[in-house]
Amino acid sequence: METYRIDDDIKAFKYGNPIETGAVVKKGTKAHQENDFNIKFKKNKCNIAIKLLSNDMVYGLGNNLGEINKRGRIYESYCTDEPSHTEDKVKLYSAHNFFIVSGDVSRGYFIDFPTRIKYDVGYYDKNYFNIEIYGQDFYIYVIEGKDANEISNKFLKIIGKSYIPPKWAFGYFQSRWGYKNKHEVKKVYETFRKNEIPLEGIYLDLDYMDNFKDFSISEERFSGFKEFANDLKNDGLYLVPIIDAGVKVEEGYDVYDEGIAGNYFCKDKYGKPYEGVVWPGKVHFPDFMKEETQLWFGSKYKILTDCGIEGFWNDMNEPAIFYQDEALQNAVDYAQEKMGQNLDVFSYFQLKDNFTNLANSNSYYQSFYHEIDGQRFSNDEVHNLYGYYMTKSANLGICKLLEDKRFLLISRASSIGMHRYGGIWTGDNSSWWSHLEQNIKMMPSLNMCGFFYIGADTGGFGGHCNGELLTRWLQFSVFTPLLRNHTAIGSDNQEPYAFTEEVLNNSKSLIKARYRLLPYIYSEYMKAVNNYSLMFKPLSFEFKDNMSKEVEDQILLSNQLMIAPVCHSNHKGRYVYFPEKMLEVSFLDMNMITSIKEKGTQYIKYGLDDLKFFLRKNSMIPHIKSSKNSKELNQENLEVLAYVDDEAIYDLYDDDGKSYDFMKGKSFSTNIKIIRRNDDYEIKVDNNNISIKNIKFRIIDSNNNIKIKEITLS
Ligand code: MIG
Repeated sequence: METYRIDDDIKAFKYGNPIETGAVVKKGTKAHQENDFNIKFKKNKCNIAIKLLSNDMVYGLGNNLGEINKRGRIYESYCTDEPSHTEDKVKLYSAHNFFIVSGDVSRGYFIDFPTRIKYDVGYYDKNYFNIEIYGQDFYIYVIEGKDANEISNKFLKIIGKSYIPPKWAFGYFQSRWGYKNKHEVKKVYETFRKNEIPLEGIYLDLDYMDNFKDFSISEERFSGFKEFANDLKNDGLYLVPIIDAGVKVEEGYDVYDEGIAGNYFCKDKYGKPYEGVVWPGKVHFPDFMKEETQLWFGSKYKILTDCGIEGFWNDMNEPAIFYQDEALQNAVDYAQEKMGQNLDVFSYFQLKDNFTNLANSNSYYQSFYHEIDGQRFSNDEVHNLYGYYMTKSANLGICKLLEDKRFLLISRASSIGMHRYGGIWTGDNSSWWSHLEQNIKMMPSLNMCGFFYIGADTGGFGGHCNGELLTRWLQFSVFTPLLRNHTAIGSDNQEPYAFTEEVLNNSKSLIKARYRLLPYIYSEYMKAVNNYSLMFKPLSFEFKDNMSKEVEDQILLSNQLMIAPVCHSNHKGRYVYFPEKMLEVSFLDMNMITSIKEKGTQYIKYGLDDLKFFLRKNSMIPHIKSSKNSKELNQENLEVLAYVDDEAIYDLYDDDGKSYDFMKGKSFSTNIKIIRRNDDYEIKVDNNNISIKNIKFRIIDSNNNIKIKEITLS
């Protein structure tokens, strides 16, 4: 074991000879050997036990089910294509091994290790957090700090800045698996326009490809794709095509041929390209651990960028494998052997399980290999890096292709480190009320692990959504950086106009509200990323009272808002816990009705035709008029909604939204200060954003007195 010191409060312990994952960018210097914590080494594995005190909370672990407080549950890090997010599931698509144990003393831990880790967070014994690491070569980072909030900020600093998408990526996106051809896509676009619902782009699922082949476009369904894409783009609409991890095995298909010629694919135990079966039938998996493969695969996005495409989603990169030939053969053989027999129940179960357990079997991941610096590793040994390195490859390739232009890039699988290359969507949820609630809980946990460009499939992926659920879900999603309504093939249509007139009107107003709030959401996103702070926080990160620790379905958006969505069918409102006095805002109300809420729990009415949030005292948020897309947004007349008793400050961040010039200091700031002076307010604005001409203030105090003020900027 070796000890490294990253700074005063962060140490790293190195065990054995770990694979360098690239998760951490701030490397420390070798320090005095210190006591490591209690690690028990067993054959090929090791165990760590952390004592939990009765008041300790556990935060983090990113893309996982369960509560914000992770205690009392089991989790596993082993990237998995899990299509059904039920309560018994312990792992999803990503491996986010950062967590914080927080009580009288708080400490953060990051296990930098590329394959399986199991976490029993006080499930079996509530007094112990048991961690089982499936290997003996890893780093553990230990971060000290005064509380969980401070510790997350310190962690964000050592893993480096999150990926930053263009501003248009903060618009509203429509998606569905099963928009069969360009006419259907066009129809979706036209229906949004006809109904005057803002729309930034449409995601293209597998349907656009020719036989599920990466970097191909179906001539039959999407002929003239380049023109089609450019026509839409000229109208301000972006197309975001999907790319899968597996490359179809088919001679004459350029990507396959190049992959073979360049030796870019993972190998089986005989050294031949490994064959798994996914969408296109047999596929090879690019070996993203090799730099040559990264460069090659990344350069293939050119086929799409040449058509004017600037947004992409990388799917099935756990990697998901439907089956392996041999396993299917065994299942078939067993079935044939049993044919015509009078099966007892166990043989019948065996027969059935042979087929249902074909997907993503652990044995597949042990049977194909990567090359890292000339050394061979089975996928199982580096499993959790696959989606990360695929997305890194995409990012590096697209950066070259689009030069100084920012792009949208999300991935399904990830581990920490990938946050610098792309965002994620949270995978195949269902159109269930409980999954709306799950969405809320996952957001702060993802931020803690470095992921900021995040969002769930709004309305739910699996199953049939109804208008009420879609509306309620939008009431939350309009606050998440990635706002995408997406659903599975075979499920009912889920576009805002697919339901009743009432649903159409309500969802339209909500999507418009997203555009009204876009300057605020973009500003908070950029500030969070640049300052290494959380955009979404559990209440307990700000408030130290006991109730705040137990609230799981309300979260804070930066330093201004508390969001408390309705997550139950038929409810006309909900109980909301106020950790301090706040201003209730009905943002969609014509008169923007507000009222003061005292500290404590209160029932809040929240209709389907509204967007509610709670503004913290001495704070403000900016908003503007909505438009049909981000390109058309006009900030000339900025409005500010403020709740001020004493003094409030807001720094509105902005930049060109397209290039990386902001890294060279080319950004705008509108610093607004509101100071209470008896019955009036003094306003100071320090502004270098020429697009803002006028600011209209709506300032409310703790007596709910409203003052309207307007200033013109010189
Ligand atoms: O096995 O491309 O999570 O968003 O629509 C399903 C089809 C494959 C899984 C993704 C989902 C996408 C779907 N994909």
